[in-house]
Amino acid sequence: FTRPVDLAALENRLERCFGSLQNEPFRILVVDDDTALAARFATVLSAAGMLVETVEQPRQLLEHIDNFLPDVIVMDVHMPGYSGPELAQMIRLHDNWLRVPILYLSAETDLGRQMAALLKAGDDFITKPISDSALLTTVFSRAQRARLVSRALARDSLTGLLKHADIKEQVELEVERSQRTHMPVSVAMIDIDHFKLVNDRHGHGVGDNVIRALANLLRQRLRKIDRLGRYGGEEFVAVLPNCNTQDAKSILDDIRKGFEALQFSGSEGPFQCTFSAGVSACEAPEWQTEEVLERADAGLYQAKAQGRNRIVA
Ligand code: GH3
Ligand code: MG
Ligand code: MG
Ligand code: MG
Repeated sequence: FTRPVDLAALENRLERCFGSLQNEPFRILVVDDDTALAARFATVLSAAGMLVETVEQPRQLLEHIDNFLPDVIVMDVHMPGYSGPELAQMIRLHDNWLRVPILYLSAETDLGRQMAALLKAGDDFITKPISDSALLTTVFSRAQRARLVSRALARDSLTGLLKHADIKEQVELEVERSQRTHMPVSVAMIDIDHFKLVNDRHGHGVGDNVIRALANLLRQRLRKIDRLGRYGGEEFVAVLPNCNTQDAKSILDDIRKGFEALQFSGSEGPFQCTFSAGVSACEAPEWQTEEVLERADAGLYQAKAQGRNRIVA
């Protein structure tokens, strides 16, 4: 047996690189007809803080996957009536499960057969017998990677911010929370001024730089509890919990001044950009997300009509 893995140290190192990935424990699905072995795996992985579910009846596999939502699947190769690779192929037929890592686990030492199994939808091959620590590191690293990938895919690729549906969900959550707790919540709808001109004059690439710059500025200036998303092309939504409209307006106004002061370099020389924003709050108990967003949008429309580069609350 090898030296036990210091998972805390490993995680510490990874966390410094990527930020916390394990706010929720890793979810590992073990598919093996060998009950004793599956139980041992479950013990080892659970002791390291992972959530483990074991499946001994391959027939129920898909149902288990949809309910358990695993980060990693550890799959036996030889099971009565089913083979691991066949099951893996079946899992891959479902769009939601195209990316979940599948680790085959088997006493199979024939390289040709191992390769054939991998070509059928698997990601890696672990040969039995395996030490506890080797099992742990392999599963752990796969789960880390899987979390990183899904976190990256969940974000807007240009800015790294939340996407439309996700920021809308955050607005919904915060509006509900505000109604429950009677604490204020403000929502801002932010749109870059005359952005078509930026694209027309300097090209789409420079336009993208401007969008990224505003995203970064907003991210820097808003508080950690605020939520920020790219709502559309050059349009952003920010949710500010525990913040009334007047405070939200003055925060946004500071950011507006900061953005106005940025110099961009374009094909026709340096240029500046501005944005306008509408700010609203959840002011009546019956207001829903839609109303709050509509009011913010109405404020934005007014800000544009009044000459742009301003915040209307
Ligand atoms: P206004 O001040 O009224 O907001 O004027 P505007 O020109 O910004 O008007 P509008 O919001 O209609 O135009 C947005 C433009 O943003 C249109 C579209 O071509 C451009 N756009 C949308 N998404 C992107 C993107 O990802 N990158 C770039 N470079 N441009 C984008
Ligand atoms: Mg077996
Ligand atoms: Mg615009
Ligand atoms: Mg727009």
